[in-house]
Amino acid sequence: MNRRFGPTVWGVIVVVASTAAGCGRPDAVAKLTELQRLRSGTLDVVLSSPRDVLRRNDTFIIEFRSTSGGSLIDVGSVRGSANMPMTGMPMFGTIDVTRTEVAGRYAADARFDMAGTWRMTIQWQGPAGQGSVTFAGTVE
Ligand SMILES: [Cu+2]
Repeated sequence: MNRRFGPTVWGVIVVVASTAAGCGRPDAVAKLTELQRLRSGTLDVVLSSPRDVLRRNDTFIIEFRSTSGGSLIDVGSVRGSANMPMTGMPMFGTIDVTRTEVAGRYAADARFDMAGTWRMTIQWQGPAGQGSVTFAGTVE
């Protein structure tokens, strides 16, 4: 009996472990690659990821840093949007941005329905003012 149920138990443990890894907090990832850096006034908006390129379903980090010194700046609430201009009808992606426990560092959950170049916009609004950056991001 034990032998028969053994593999099932191990299967459950492996699933739980891989789920936990998949949901790992992006701000806890040790090594990040900077994919974009955009300047807006006295802010640098830095997009980084544990991978070298954005994927169609991806989680990445958006940081707001002072252009003088590089310290993280809390910009308040942040929203993201993405679209791909196409003949006929544009496609829309989603970039859901949430705060992390580190002020000035945000986690983005993105979904793009196809690979290619997406026009992405990050907007912020808070006590220190509002702004936005738009850039072309490659999605594989
Ligand atoms: Cu498209």
